[in-house]
Amino acid sequence: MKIQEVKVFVSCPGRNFVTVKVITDEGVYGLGDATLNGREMAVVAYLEEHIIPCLLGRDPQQIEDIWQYLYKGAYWRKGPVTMAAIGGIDMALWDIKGKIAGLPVYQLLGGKSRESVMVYGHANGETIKETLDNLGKLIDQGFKAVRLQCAIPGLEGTYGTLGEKKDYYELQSDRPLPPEQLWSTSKYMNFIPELFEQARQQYGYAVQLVHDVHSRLTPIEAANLGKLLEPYKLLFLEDASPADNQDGYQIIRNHTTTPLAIGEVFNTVWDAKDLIVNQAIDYLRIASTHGGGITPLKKIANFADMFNVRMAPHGAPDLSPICHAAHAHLNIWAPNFGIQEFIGFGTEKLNSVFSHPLSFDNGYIRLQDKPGLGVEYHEEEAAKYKYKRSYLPVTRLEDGTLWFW
Ligand code: KDG
Ligand code: MG
Repeated sequence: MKIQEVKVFVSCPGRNFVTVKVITDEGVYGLGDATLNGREMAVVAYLEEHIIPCLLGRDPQQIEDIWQYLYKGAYWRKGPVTMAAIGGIDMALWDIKGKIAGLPVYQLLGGKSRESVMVYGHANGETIKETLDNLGKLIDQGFKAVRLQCAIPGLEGTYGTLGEKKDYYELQSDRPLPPEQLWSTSKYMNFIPELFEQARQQYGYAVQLVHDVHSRLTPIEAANLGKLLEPYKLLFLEDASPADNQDGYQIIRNHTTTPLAIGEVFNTVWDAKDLIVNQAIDYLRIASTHGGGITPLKKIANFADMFNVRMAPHGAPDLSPICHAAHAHLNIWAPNFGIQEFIGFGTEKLNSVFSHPLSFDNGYIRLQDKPGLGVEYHEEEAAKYKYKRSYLPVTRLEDGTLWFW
């Protein structure tokens, strides 16, 4: 069997997605997600100019060798553009292998460790009341875990709130230049414990709660927040601080027992190696698309397991249903699976472009048994939705200093 052709599609059924289709000379094909929010066309160029010519004629079944060839063989290793491109190809190759074997990908990984995948939803709001009303709605739908984000009084358009568009940034496709938002650490720190105080008063401790700081605190500030939130027993605090310097997490760890999660911007195990070995985190959020595919994610999961770190893959709507399906297969298999972020199955438009094997059932995702990843990409529908340049926002402190979004 040989790789005959590799197609790259960019479609915007609500937001931009980069989809890879690896086609073999025997007619079997595989699909992968190579979407990198706000940098989509860089991945397309990397694939078309630098990867695809090297793949033609290769045996698609040699997944490990192709992965090593694209990673080690490139000399320029790592980075989000490279790893999203490799991730898209790698997923497509696992899809092909599953189709050839007539087995779902989780069977190729080693089989099931569980029947379904526990998820956490998102409750956002402009006020504590609105956020907690949304929490109540998710609990009614069966969610066992929910992330709470709320606008910070005195700041406009804070991350995690709905803003003027009243939907998620990740689902928006009309930001041809990055919008700017303001941030104040002190306003945030003085407010956020009250959100969790009221959540616990109103809903008790049966529901698991999560909060995403989006990398906006220094390690010692994050340590302080972790301590303030301890009474509310979070499942985890996400991206409490950037981990470009992995040692910084020791500062947070030394001061608080609030569990920590990080990893949605990680691309390789090297972004997390010290965090894992030093047991400075509890959940690793690296996504299959941005971490180079299923091949490295399996290894990272096994490595993390040795240090009691559980997998909690990024699940925002800027990952395509192909990546969400890849996560479902990994999550069903991984002995150290923790929880999956899940914000719903998207709009009618999105579902006209992708059909997937996932369903939501009382707080869990179920995966239908289909060969490969189980996703279909409807090219004619996809062609109706042209790429639109769109950025995530940029954040500044109130004095104008550029900050982490
Ligand atoms: O592209 C970035 C978004 O996916 C990110 O802002 C979402 O933080 C996020 C999350 O936890 O889903
Ligand atoms: Mg996040």
